[in-house]
Amino acid sequence: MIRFEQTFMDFLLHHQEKHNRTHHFLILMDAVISAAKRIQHYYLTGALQGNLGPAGSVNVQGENVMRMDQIAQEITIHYLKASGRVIHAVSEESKEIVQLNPPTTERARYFFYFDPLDGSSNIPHGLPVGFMFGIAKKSLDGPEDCHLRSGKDYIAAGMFVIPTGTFTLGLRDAGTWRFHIDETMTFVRPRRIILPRESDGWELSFNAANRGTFSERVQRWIAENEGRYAFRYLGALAGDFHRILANGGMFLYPAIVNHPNPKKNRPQGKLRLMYEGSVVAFMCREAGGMAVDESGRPILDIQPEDHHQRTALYAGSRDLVQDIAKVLKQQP
Ligand code: FBP
Repeated sequence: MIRFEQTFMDFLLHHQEKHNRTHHFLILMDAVISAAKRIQHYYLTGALQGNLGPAGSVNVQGENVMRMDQIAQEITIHYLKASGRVIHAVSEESKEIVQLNPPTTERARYFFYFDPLDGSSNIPHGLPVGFMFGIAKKSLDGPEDCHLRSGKDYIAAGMFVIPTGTFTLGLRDAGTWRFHIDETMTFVRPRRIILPRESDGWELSFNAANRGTFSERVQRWIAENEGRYAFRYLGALAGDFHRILANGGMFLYPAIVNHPNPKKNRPQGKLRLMYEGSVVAFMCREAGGMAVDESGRPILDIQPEDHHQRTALYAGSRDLVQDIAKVLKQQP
């Protein structure tokens, strides 16, 4: 007896019909899935094709661009263009906002914020990286000024952990769901993700090498709490957050304010708000958790002023994030 698994597109079709929504979002998500699968193929064959090395250029963040960053960017823009559903895209790999379709076009309904290949320090080793994205919708009941959306205005946010073939998607007011890739390269078996309330399996995930550069109060909080939880760090946000969603606990990338070389301080944080911080915060909220910045403010409430602005990030189980948020809200 052949076992047929529910596919992602079947799951999304039901979701759209249940909420009397249009087919436009299905077409956009089909393009996103096609991009992710093609990026996975290039990454899996990257070592043999010589694509895991540097591209020899520097991106808007001042970081060395990897060949795979360029490939993932090109693939994603190709499929977003082909969908005809996107007004503009914000990408870690593009200095400017990528204009795709005028907002007056009936079919063009969405803004797409993405990091085509997150976790670049893992690329040369073929270790897990992430394709992370957030989606917002244009206003349908009035003129659209294409302003940058805060995370609370996103309608969906997700991540593919590449090359593990896992896909996690948060849908506004409809939860966070995980899918796995099958032998036909189809994402199947939707499973709702709820952050575990029991703390016995919780983990902390942060770059321990940076510990001494965090604020005194964050260092104190870590010292008081670390003994209670396991510690895991992959060095790729998508992979680290994938674990936190399953086991509970907290991923933290605090502001760097005490670096021995002051030039290396990052009081604004390292991670990017629109296509890393808000993406994680959105999936976290839909899974029963929360995320805050260095001042304890909810990440989803931050209105972006610049499409590449950075943020500190504390994301995971509600009780743990609320606990450190109390410390972060205190006057230094
Ligand atoms: P990139 O998008 O440039 O890869 O930067 C983001 C990131 O790699 C995250 O995935 C990860 O959580 C963090 O930076 C790792 O930073 P560090 O190497 O300082 O620990």
